Amino acid sequence: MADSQTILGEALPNIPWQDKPAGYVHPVWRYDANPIIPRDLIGCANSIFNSAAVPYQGAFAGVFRVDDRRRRMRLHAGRSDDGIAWRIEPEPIRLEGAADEVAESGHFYDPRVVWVEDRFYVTWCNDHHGPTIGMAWTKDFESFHQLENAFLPANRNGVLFPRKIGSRYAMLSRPSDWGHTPFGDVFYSESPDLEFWGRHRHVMSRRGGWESLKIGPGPAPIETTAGWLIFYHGVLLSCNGYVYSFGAALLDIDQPWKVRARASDYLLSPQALYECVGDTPNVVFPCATLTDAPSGRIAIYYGAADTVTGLAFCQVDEIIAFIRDHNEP
Ligand code: BMA
Repeated sequence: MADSQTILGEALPNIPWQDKPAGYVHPVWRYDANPIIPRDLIGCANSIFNSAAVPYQGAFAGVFRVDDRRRRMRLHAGRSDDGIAWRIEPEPIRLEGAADEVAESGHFYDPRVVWVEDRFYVTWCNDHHGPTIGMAWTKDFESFHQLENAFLPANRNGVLFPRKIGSRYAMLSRPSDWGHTPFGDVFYSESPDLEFWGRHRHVMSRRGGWESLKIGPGPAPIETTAGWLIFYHGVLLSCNGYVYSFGAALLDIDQPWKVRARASDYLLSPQALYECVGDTPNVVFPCATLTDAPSGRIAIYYGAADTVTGLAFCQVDEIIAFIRDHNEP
C-alpha cells in the first residue's frame, strides 16, 4: 500500500510522463515508445546510451554518452523541449581549464549531471592511467570547465549528492578494476571543496541474485521525507555474461552511508527487446532522473544494451512503499 512520502524538491510540471498501463503490477514501467534515442541519432554515433538529462530553462538539457564509429567513448551536450525528443550536438564536449595531466584522458563515459548550489556538475568515468571519476561544471551546456579527478584509479560511477551533507559535498562511487570488474560495492566520500575527497565510508555491498556480482550507484540521490532515494544497478553473472538490472534503496538523510531500507527485488531488468539485444546484451543502466515534487512523479533515463536510451516512470510513494515492503537489510 502506498504511504505519503514525498520528494523534497522543485516542481517540474512538464516532466515527461505516461501513466502506468492498466493492470501492470510492478512499480517501474517503461515509456511505450522506447527507445527515445536511437543509436544513430547523430551521424558519428555507433550508440547513444547511459546518459543524463536535467531541467534547463523551462525545457531540458543533458550530457550524452556517444560511442563513435571508431568506438571512442565521448560526451556530447544535448537539448530537448519535452525530455523525449533530443537534439544532440554533432561534436563532443570540449572541456576547458584542466591541468595538463588531467586533460589527457582518453575515455569519457556514463555521465551524471546534478545541480549543486549555483551550477550543474558533470561527473563521468574518466581515464587517468585507469578508470577514475572525472568532474566538470557548466552553466549553459556550451562551455564545460574541468576540475580535478575525484579519486585515484580504479573507480567508476561517481554520483554527486544535490546538496552538501553537513558542511561538505558528498559523492557515491564504486571502486573497480581496469577491466570489466567482476566485483564491487558502493562507497560514500566527502569533500570541503569538490577537489579533495576523503572520510570514505562503505554504504552497501553486492548480495544475492540480480545483484550478486557487483553494484554501482546510478542517478543522483533524490531527497525525500523518507531519506535519500537511490536507484542503483546490480549485476548477475550468467553463463552468457553479465546481466545489468536496477533496484532501489533509502539512505539516511544526515548520514547517507547508513542504509535505512533496501529492496530485495529489482525494479527493472532487461526484458524488452532493445534491452536484451544490442552491443552488450541484457543491460539496463540508469544514469539520471527527473522529479516533480508536487505530483511525486519520477522519470528515469537509462541506457539499454549499451546501444540506445530508454525512459521509465515511477511514483515516489509507490517506490518507497515497495522498498519498505521488500526491505531486506
Ligand atoms: C559497465 C560500464 C557501463 C556499461 C556496463 C555494461 O562496466 O562500462 O558503461 O553499460 O558495463 O556493459
